[in-house]
Amino acid sequence: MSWALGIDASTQSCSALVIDPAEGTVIAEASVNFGQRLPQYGAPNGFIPNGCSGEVHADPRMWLDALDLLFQDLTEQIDLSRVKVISGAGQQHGSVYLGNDWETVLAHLDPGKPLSLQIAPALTRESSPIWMDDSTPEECREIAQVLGGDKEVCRRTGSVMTERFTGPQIRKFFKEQPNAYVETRRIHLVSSFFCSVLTAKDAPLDTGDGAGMNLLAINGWKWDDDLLQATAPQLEEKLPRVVTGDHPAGVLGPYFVKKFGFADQIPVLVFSGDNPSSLVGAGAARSGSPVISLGTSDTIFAALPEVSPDPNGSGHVFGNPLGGGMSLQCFVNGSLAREAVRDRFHLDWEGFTRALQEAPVGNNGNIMVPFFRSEISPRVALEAPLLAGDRAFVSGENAGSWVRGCVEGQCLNFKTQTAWMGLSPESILLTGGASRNDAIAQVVADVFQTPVDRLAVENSVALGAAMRAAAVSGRVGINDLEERFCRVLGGERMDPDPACGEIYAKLEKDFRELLGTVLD
Ligand code: XUL
Repeated sequence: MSWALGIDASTQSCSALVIDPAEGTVIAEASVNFGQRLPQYGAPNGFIPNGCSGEVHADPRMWLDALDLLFQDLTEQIDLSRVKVISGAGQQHGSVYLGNDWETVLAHLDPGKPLSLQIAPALTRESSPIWMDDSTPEECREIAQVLGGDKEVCRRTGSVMTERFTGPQIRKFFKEQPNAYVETRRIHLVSSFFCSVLTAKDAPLDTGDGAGMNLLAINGWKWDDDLLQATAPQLEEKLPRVVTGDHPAGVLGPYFVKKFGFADQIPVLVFSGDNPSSLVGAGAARSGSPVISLGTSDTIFAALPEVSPDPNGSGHVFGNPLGGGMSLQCFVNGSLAREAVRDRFHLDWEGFTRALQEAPVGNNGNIMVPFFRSEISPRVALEAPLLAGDRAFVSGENAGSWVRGCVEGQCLNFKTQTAWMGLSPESILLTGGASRNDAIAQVVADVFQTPVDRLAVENSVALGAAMRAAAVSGRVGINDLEERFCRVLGGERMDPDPACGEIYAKLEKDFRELLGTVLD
């Protein structure tokens, strides 16, 4: 049997999943946590702590050491010669800067020495800015100004200028270290950096990760000349090629064949970003079912029926690895808001759930815009929730009405803010910590008037990468792969109560009005 290997190069760890596509089974899983396994890099959470003015960087040598350890761990579990195809995904937006000898170094990797030691001399920037870095508001303003404003940038690239995106990060590097910028021959994303190392040659980017740079035109998935020029000189020649997600990047390099016992000449598919890969791993890359991930912040992503940007500029459009586009919308006030309400009334999660269930659907018309800190969907600077309703609610005396107000407010905001995606889903896929909470899942189903399923897979990023790899190898189609691997929790579907439809339609109108009072 032939296996497919998916790699997830994420913020805190580098993980792998090996699947047997024909049998529908997981053969092996491994994960190298940077903080635990590589403490010498002083990055307990995967990034260098205490960066100045919002800078968040990581050491690319740490990522390379983790890749060596990851394969070492896998060899202790399985015979890697049975892997027949590989792909992967990286944390989005992070960038790696390489000089003239980059390709020579890749072509001569010696399996007797660690990757980090051999590749380090090719780096022209010691550390890599990652997605948590928000140190570039000035560069964002400068680039947007040249283009005629954020609306235009969003129309072209699918996102307004965004601090963590790679373009403004490149501009900052160019301004602060002009000589090192000139010495840089190639700027890779985390995904294409890993893919290059695996294939021992300079790898392309896919449209999924490429669109997270504020440099790629979503109309045609080509570099935008005006944005390139506004960002930094001679930038196009420093960027990799952009290809669609079904594009082969090369074959696995001899370093890995000799060191870890992989077979010769196995194909490596172009890598993608972690969110696009997760779309595939969730089984949502073709269905149009949005995935709602309830985490510290909440995220919604979906395959887009049409590649067009959010007119309000708060959502993002990336390439979908299976073709077309996908959306990504982040909500800062996710668990952060749910926890703020829980703590205000000294509840535990059980008490929070009971309070939610005991308060009536529609919360007697009491509405909360549950922003306890500045929100990005929509962009609004608030430090406390907006409230409209009866006196007891507004003065915050009653736990039930606040808990329900918070959860209903979050779901109404999800619905309002994702209308631009133009979805008409048959179901919603819920994942993340709070997704197992039936009471919360029921509110999602009732507000959207759509059945809600809970995703059974947890490592959807690595799974998505392995599935993409398996699909291009041609032996098992994506339909079968989705059926075999993208399961939802059986018997746990939450169906919407049609009686709630009208209540929430009215509440949504009132919610929009209340929110409108703080929008420009
Ligand atoms: C998306 C984003 C994060 C990273 C890291 O825009 O910044 O989700 O991809 O996971």
